[in-house]
Amino acid sequence: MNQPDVDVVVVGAGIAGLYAIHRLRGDGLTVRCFEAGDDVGGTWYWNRYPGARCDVESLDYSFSFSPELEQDWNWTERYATQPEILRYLQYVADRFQLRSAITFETKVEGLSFDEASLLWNVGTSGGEELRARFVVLATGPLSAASLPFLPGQEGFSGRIFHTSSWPHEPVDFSGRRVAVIGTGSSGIQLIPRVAEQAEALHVLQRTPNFSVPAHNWFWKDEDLADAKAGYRERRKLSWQCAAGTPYPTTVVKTFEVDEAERERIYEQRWQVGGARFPRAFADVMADRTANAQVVAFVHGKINELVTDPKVANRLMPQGYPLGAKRICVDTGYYASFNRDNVTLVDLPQDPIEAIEPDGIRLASGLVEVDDLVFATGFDAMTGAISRMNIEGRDGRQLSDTWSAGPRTVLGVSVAGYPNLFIVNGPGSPSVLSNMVLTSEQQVNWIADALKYLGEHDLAGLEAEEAAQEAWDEHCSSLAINSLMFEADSWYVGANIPGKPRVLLPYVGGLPRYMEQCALVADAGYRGFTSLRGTSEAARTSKDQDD
Ligand code: NA7
Repeated sequence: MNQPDVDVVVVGAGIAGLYAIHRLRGDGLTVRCFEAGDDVGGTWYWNRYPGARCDVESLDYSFSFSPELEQDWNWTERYATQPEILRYLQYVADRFQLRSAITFETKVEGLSFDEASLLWNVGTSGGEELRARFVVLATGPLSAASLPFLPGQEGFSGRIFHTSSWPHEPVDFSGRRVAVIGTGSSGIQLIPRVAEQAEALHVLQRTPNFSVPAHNWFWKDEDLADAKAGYRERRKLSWQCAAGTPYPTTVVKTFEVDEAERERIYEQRWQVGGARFPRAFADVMADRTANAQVVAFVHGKINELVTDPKVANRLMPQGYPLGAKRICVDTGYYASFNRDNVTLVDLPQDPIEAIEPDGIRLASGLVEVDDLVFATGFDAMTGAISRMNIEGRDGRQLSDTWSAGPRTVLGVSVAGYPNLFIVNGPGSPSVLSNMVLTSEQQVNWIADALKYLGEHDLAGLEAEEAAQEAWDEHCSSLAINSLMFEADSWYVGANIPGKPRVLLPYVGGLPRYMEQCALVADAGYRGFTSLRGTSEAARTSKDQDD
């Protein structure tokens, strides 16, 4: 009974899960991966709404572990579309023969730690029960959808969609009257595409967001070849940058230049486009007055782009700093509101009272629609993990352990849950950085830790409470001056009723985070207790096979 069936169970076959299978198998461990979808891809499998696209440039939002892969794959656009990223991940799964480790259409429904054997009991939706020495949660920080259920919704006679679980077959909005609820990144990408098709589109906005144009383009063969020839330098720069992309952070502060120069820099950034825009000056996320300057610039842009000044005014974010909610990157979002078939509904002024069979009852009256699209976001960073039934030592549930907010060491490990590792967990850079690189870095850290255990004849690692406190303090000390607390965003859990208000990602940037990870590892996993196990538990199923 004390023998493991497998060394590692990986939960999720998105970017992090795929790399975990590759790396851990390469280290000689046996791996089983369970994936809810019927294919690989994670986020890029589920979020297949029209317009879905990554806001990190394609050349950077790709695996760095294989220089051959980097050279063999040809991205077609500056910012890759969802279908292209999905094709890439399918290609990676095939090229590195990862599919044999994955059981598709199967969720891990229960994980419980057996203190006697030091093994994790893993229960799946397919009815399988297995024992694993280690568990790697690669469940994704933006995978647990937030699906508001509006009064009367069950009686709606039309179609209902959510951006995060979009149908696999194309959805035609031609001749339809559509309502989109939500104007975050997903809504802002989707709205221009639906506007092109629908007879009428009603955009229901609760809070306006800041959006910067993508200025997307198609790669020319020779430019792509040049860029790929410089891949090693590009990666080197990315690992040195807080955001995990090859663009050095500026050190110049907003008021160190005069007004004309400031405007020139904002304009230049706007013309380059993309999520780098807030990094125009070093103090944008730390100084309210500096932030107000860039807010005024974007307000001016919205005014230029939207012809009706009243609509422009309602689209301008007010009362929170730019960057405190994730900046959106769009193609034609603001111009959509110049179309005759698009109407902006300002929900704070005109709230939803109920959903009726024929449409949405607003305070101002009934808006008849055929289709309802929810682009309402996610229970970010902790949702997917808290919704799983994870039982650690003494029967404690992870959802209870985190009820006042998540506590981790390095975002990777939680006291009381030995040998359970999280990739892109709360307290790690994850969503504030290039998630492909953060996934690789954290999986490598975890894999190195498992190697260390093997070399030292140990059965496990368990985060210590004191180290968790110290990591929490370190994260808080970095966050203390951040303007991120000043918006009701998913970064701080404010989009989910009752969720504790905690800044979830690590704001210190990727290089500093990597330094902290290295310090822990180099000191023999300082802050972790080493577990000495039974000989049965330490023996892997691979050993048994040999
Ligand atoms: P976001 O960014 O959380 O956006 C969700 C949007 O939905 C946002 O505008 C919300 O308004 C709105 N929302 C949520 N619930 C409601 C209800 N009940 N009524 C009206 N409006 C609502 O999610 P996305 O999917 O767009 O993007 C998530 C991340 O994925 C993105 O940042 C990228 O990293 C990729 P609110 O602002 O809360 O007032």
